[in-house]
Amino acid sequence: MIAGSSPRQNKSSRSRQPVFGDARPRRSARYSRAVRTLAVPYHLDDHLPDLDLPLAAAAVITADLGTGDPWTRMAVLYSRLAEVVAGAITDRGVPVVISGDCTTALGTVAGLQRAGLDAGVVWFDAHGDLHTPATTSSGYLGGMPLRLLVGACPELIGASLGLRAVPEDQVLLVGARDLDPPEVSYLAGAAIRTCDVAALDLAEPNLAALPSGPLYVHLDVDVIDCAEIPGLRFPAPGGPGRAVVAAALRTLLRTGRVAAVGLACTWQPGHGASATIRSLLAVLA
Ligand SMILES: [Mn+2]
Repeated sequence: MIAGSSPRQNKSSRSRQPVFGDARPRRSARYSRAVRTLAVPYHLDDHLPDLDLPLAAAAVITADLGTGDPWTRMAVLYSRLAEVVAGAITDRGVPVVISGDCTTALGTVAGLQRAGLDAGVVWFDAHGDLHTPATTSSGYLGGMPLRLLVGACPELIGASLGLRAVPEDQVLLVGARDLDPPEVSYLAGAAIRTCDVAALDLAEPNLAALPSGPLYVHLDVDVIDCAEIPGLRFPAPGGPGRAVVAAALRTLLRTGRVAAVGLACTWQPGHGASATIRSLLAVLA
């Protein structure tokens, strides 16, 4: 269950207050906001109508991306997504955006901002997603979204989405274990914090590293050990199991500060991967 509560409140308090951008009083002491599941069945600018999605979607977002370079085409898609996300927030929902990549997060965060929420980012990923066009050796655009969220290269897509840079100290990178050397050196000089998934375990959660205020929680499923999920595009061994990730997700949801969730299903279609994470996603229901 995703519930709203004031960031100032003790997390163990049972009387929850309304949240983000809305100070009107509620009749019930405990208020749960409705999850709004949005599917964006794409990998970058490739439409993946057969992408197996682990949750039923209330809405599927597609768009005519037109011609142009991939960033221009993705800007069309994410602009539409941002509009829908902002609408869901205004309707007091919690958008859960399911996509085939991590770049979709740019649209989700832009949507939160359009609705008046400057969310901090908790980014679960085996990778850093911290490249820029200048540092990437593969040229893979999906290796850049977290760096773009903190304000790098706005001319690529951020400016056209109206995205405001998320301050580095409002970002927690969780579970990253497959970082390229330029990402390691960037992190060494950046205010982005990092931790293991287990640090957010329910029993003894270390919440000190969390950004303040409303949170965008991004879960690239490849943070889970690749032995547990078939067909990943960039499998990374040595990660936590599903149960550890589920516990961390629960910890975050219990703060009452989760404004939106991004679920990056970074697997190839046709491997039946979605079935392997359904149990994990029960925490979102
Ligand atoms: Mn990723």
